[in-house]
Amino acid sequence: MLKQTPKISENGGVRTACPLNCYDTCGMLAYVRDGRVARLEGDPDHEITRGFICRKGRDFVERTYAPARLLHPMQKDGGEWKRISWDRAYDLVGAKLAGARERHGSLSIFHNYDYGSQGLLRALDQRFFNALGGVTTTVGSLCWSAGLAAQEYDFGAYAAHDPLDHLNSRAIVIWGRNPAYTNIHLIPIIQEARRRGARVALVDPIRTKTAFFADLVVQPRPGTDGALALAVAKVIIEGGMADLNYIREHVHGFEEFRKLAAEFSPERAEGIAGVPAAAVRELAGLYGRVKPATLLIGMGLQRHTNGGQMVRAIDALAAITGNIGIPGGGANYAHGNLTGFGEIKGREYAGQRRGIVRARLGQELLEAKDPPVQVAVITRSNPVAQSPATPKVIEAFRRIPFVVVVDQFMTDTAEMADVVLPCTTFLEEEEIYANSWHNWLAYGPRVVEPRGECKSDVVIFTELAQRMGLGSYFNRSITEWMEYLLAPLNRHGVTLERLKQGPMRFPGAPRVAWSDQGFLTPSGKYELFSEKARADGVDSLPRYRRPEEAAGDAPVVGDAGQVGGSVQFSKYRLHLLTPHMQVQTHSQFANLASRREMEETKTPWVHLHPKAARGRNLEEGDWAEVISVRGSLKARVRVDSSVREDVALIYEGYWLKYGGGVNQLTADHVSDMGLQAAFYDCLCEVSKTGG
Ligand SMILES: Nc1nc2c(c(=O)[nH]1)N[C@H]1C(S)=C(S)[C@@H](COP(=O)(O)OP(=O)(O)OC[C@H]3O[C@@H](n4cnc5c(=O)[nH]c(N)nc54)[C@H](O)[C@@H]3O)O[C@H]1N2
Ligand SMILES: Nc1nc2c(c(=O)[nH]1)N[C@H]1C(S)=C(S)[C@@H](COP(=O)(O)OP(=O)(O)OC[C@H]3O[C@@H](n4cnc5c(=O)[nH]c(N)nc54)[C@H](O)[C@@H]3O)O[C@H]1N2
Ligand SMILES: [Mo]
Repeated sequence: MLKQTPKISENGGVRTACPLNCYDTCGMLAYVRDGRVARLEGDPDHEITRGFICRKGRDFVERTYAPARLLHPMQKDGGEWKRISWDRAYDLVGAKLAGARERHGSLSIFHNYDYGSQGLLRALDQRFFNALGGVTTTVGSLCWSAGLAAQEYDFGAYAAHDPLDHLNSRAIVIWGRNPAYTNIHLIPIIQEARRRGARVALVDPIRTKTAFFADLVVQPRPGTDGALALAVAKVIIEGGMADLNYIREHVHGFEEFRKLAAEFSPERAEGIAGVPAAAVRELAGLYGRVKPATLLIGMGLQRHTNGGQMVRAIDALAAITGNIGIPGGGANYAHGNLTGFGEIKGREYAGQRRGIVRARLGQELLEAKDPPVQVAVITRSNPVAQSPATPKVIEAFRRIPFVVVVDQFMTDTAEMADVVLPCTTFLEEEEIYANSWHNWLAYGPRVVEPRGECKSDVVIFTELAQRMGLGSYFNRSITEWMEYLLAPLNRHGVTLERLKQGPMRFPGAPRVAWSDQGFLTPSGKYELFSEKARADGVDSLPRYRRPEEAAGDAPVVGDAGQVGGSVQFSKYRLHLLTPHMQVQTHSQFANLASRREMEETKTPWVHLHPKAARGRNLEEGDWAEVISVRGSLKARVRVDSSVREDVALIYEGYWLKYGGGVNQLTADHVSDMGLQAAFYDCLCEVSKTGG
């Protein structure tokens, strides 16, 4: 079944995989000429990549050879960057870490990491800090944790169908997800499903490029999908489209849910979500009338203060129609199939630990007193640009006496450091890559020698550990670490030798999630009503409450006692959405020459509906000031009828250094569950300004 492919493709490409934090984790072929990577292509033998990759993937050549690459360790000295040797860098960083630990305890050390690379060995940085005795580190997520928490309440765990299973679907609803930009290998699957007769709906406040592949587009006001989904549920239930047999056998809390949904007529949803009642009925019909039908739920959707319950309300649609555990069905958000690796993080070495909620990074660092943070080490992340409420993050980093950043470039975060350590790109080091969308695991070889004095994070933390007398925690080579990671999986045929031959589908990864209907919830059923949620202080039902920053619908008090929507923002009439850009992964690639020249990335653009622009006396290309209660940003105006009249859209990922930084505007709100950053719960206003 699995085609055994050689490491070198027929036309001489070296087989590797893209490290970017992305759904697709593409198989790639790297073509090397005179010791340099000349070109990157999609691996035609990879079941999901199918020979094509995005512009970012191809531009890893430009990224690797960019003149701006950090090539040597550097130290800031009187405000100026000075090159230092690795020896000096290790001595300095080691002394600061040891000193902080001695004087204030290991919790005075802060480690911030994210998924700048999805390589599994990257997690060895956490091992280092655990070996130090346990440090202050982050909890929660900037990315996806409200949705994960929602699925954990509903199903007992998160799980998704294999992407190719969507070919069996007769209806597909893409909800708060923009695969045309963020998950391009989903698009051919959707197209093929459509050719086989599936109808496709897109639910997004923005008529994104994904709308091109949809039969129906519904554009709710941001943060109101909970009400929309409940109204869809009401139409499904009252229209006889619910699967009562399935509900009887496998669903807990239907009666309570039915009563809740009954309160949400399509007309009420129209008032809250700003979509025509007829569109609510059409969406219910598109999804509810045929079977199997699938939901493709996005991470954009859940970056709201009510994001977790929005996902639960949408999951519920799959439960009441019996679209769970069958081919072509599913409430697909993410899966955790690629597990069972050897544990390398060394959690057991940490005697203590302190958590900083990622969404509130600046605030909580500023508040951390016992002990205050003395040394911060930042790996595979760019928190100054990417965390919400940038002004507070900057203030917090300014107050930390010693900051170390490991990166490939002088990012907005690296600029704030005392020492920067240069790391390799994926082309210059060995790694193993997993993901949570498709089920393919891949090995990436060292395709070329590292530039300058760059080292992989693994080498950096190994050498630093040795300097600090922690060498016994790092007594493996990179090959040995990879073997250690894969050892528990060897009996399923996952070996380093095998992976070196080419990517492999994870053995045992199901094509269909929950096919045994064996849910991991307390009741063993799918839980529309979750006691566990209530015990955690969250509504037991996916009750709708308005977003924190919204005027309109009255606050709702739920059974856990919280009140939704408490702040009034009468001055700010636009919902600011800052989702993911096509040609960058977050802040990555923004500094390359190609992006400095491209119109869409050279400066930030704020997209406004023609009416919203006209009402503010703004025209295409004008410079405007975008303001929120937290800060402001200059951006050029793009008049764009694809956004709602009450939405301002700025793609995220612009650097502060280049006049960007959308998170100067965003709030450090936390979602209702899962400690997710609610970036999109943010009101703003836009007015004309000079360039
Ligand atoms: N090109 C590119 N690809 C990427 C990334 C990237 O930066 N660039 N990042 C990767 C990462 S880390 C992630 S997490 C994924 C994210 O990928 P997606 O899941 O696609 O998430 P986003 O692009 O953040 O947002 C998707 C859509 O959600 C919509 N949305 C926002 N609020 C709401 C709402 O209240 N209701 C509804 N219905 N929709 C809403 C936005 O308008 C947006 O079009 O993409 C990955 N892929
Ligand atoms: N306003 C707004 N903000 C957002 C989002 C949004 O939708 N709106 N999305 C959020 C989401 S989903 C995410 S996932 C986060 C992403 O947040 P981050 O992960 O902080 O974002 P990146 O810009 O990808 O930064 C990764 C950094 O790691 C570096 N890097 C790459 N490979 C390696 C490596 O191997 N080792 C080391 N040491 N460094 C490496 C890169 O050069 C880059 O500077 O952003 C979040 N921020
Ligand atoms: Mo993300």
